[in-house]
Amino acid sequence: MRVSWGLLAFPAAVSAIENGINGWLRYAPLSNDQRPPNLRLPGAIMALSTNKTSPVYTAGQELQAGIKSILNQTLPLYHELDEWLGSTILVATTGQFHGVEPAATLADDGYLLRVRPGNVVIMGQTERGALYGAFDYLSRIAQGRFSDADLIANPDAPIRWVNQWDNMDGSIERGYAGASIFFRNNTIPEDLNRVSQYARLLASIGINGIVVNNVNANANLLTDANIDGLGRIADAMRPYGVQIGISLNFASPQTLGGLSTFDPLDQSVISWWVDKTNRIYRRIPDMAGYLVKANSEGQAGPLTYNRTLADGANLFAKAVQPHGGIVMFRAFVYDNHIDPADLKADRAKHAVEFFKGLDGQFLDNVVVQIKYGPIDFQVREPASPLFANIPQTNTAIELQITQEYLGQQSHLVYIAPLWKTILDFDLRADDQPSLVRDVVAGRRFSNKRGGYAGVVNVGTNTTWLGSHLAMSNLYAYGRLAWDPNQDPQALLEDWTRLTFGSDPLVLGVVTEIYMASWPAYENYTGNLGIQTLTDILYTHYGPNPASQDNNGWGQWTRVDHDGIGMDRTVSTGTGFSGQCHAEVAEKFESIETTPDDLLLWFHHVNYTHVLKSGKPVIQHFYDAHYAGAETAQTFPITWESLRNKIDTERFNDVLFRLRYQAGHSIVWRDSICQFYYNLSGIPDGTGRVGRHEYRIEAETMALKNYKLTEVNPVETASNLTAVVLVSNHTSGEATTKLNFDSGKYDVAINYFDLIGGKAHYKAFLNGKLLLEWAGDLEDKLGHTFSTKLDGHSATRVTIRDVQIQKGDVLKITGVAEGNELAPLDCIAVLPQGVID
Ligand code: GCW
Repeated sequence: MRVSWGLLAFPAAVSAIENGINGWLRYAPLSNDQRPPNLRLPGAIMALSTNKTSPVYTAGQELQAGIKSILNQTLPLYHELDEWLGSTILVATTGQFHGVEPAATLADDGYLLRVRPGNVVIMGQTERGALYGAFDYLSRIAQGRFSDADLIANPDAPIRWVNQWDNMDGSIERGYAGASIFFRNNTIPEDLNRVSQYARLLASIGINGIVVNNVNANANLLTDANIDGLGRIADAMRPYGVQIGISLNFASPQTLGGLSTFDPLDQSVISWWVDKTNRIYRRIPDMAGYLVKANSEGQAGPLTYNRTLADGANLFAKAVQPHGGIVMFRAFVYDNHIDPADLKADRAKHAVEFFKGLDGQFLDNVVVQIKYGPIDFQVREPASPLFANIPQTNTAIELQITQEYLGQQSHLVYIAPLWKTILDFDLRADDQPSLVRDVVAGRRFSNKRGGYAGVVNVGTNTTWLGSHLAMSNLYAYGRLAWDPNQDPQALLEDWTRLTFGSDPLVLGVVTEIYMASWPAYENYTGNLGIQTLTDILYTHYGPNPASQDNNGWGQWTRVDHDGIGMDRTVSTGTGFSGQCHAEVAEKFESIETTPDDLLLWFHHVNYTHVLKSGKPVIQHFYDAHYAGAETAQTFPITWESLRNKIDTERFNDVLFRLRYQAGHSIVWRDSICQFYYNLSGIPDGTGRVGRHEYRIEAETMALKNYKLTEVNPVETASNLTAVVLVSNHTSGEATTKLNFDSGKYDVAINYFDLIGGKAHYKAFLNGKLLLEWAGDLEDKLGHTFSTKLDGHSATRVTIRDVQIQKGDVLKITGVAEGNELAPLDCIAVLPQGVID
């Protein structure tokens, strides 16, 4: 008899400290009032596999540990039918066990879940389907949902992958949560415990594949030693049904193989790839396939040899075909040296220009992986028209969980509502309903494969993504990839119950903040379809609208003294709208029928152009930036109502981040408003922009050892100026008398927190210490901002409820450290409830 008792392959279900390591799989104990009085659990778990690498086996262990943790009941776990005759939670595949339900209704990876008092049946069409069913059942229990169930759940699309942009040196491109869990010092580490834990999280949301290395790929991944390392990664993930894939560097035959060419039609190149592929599959027989970024942002590709992108994709497709593998070929092919003086040039057009003519030429195990919008993961874009321009080609949508352009996990942005606008976008191919989600599921154009790729970039940080809150995006991504019909708010509620518990107050607060987060972020970073107005030449984080234009990257806004927006119409602009099918093209061609939230994406208008709302564009800009920042101010305050409702670690960590976000949203608001005010010369109708009656600028304070300094972009400093210490071996002071009426105030201090040093600050009121802090956000937020004084490093700290008498003296002292010269921008003395 093979019975296992509580042998856990994964971390203790509820860690003593809520450090985030278990994500939404915490399995927190349910209180007595959350358990039904007549709860009748089955007497045992029967997971019909004795193979320890089988997801069915894993499901049994997961159920045993989960039930123990949530309900404090230890159910014996059996693996063979004749071992137990009593009531069970049965986990099996349809192939292993017949007689419960006609198997025909289950699709690949689908499952049946039947819950009755005393008996539970979980049947997967595949082994991992069974594991998905087990996770579904556990999720119900963890959320206190014990009702009977009888359901069949099938995934909407076969490809539900994540992509990691991990480099072999252990760094992660656009990663905000520490170093790689897959690579260290150009090799694959021995200890892959975190990799298994990640696979567990992924499996619980239905993810079945992961590409483990950056699309900007390193050819050295393909050495024999590294292939073996990849094999160990695959071994670590296999018990969870997550298959691995790898990104390839197109030039590998030359750079690694020593061939004179990487021409995809050259016989030596073909043989090189076939040989490599066979070696990889010898070590990893179930490898999912390859991901290829070619001829994009400096990466090598077939165009070098005047071969087509299809030639390039098919080269790999033929190599993996005998092994059942697939090739995800990225559509993110564009020229990043386009001429901004050319009014017809438009990066948004490139994907269709490159791929449309190739429709029908890709082998059937190639899937073209298309970013959701035509530019690049912006806060608002129309759906890429490419989805409806290559009907004979398998497609997948690429979404970004890592918040590259969305606040880099230092701002809370719940992205599922944005993804939903794209997935529900109707491309109207041949005037027929053509929702993006139906295209990528293969339904709309009868394609065999297709689905989802989400760029995740988890790191070694125990919260995985660098922030507890950001995990909602990974959770929602998996659930949407499984079923894109789901409501983002309902997904959020599931995540919240699993992550923070079922207290209605917690649920209400989290829902309120989250559902407001994307609209707020769009408002304070770039609304009306102008894109995230960030620094596109540097780190894609803080405000820098000027960086968008006059360079080859093509994320242009075409801003000038009179107006703003990219004219993408056929009649007078770049012609992009003509890449859409007729009904969509017609809608975007005309200003009248273009929705306001995409207006500037499609049209160039004067600042005085009146929107459908009745407001001129420029006034809308000002108002939206103010409204967005105002909403962000409410986040920490609303969150504070959860004190004592959530464990201290996570409560404080989240509070710190939301306060940071509130401060940085003011930086965004002011920089953007000031920039467009300077350009247009049109004042804010309500007089807010540039007027800060509660602020005292550092440059006007009495300064000791401080000097004026420039900030770039200039508008990221209040009053366009900041001060820094005269050298990096010194300390200094900025002092001012407060001529405000006596009363209670919040005192906010705007400063800059740079990479390369941790300056120390103290704020005193009449010589009494109010607050002491360091320029160490890089540690606290786990995010490196900038080496300079700019919109990335600009930040604010607020001291609440300070009793001030008219004439009091406020002094800030700064001590330099490294390159950080204790920069100061301004202070704001805010009466209760006032936002400066
Ligand atoms: O958005 C850009 C990112 C790059 C990324 C590229 C891509 C991996 O800034 O960091 O490179 O897209 O998607 O290939």
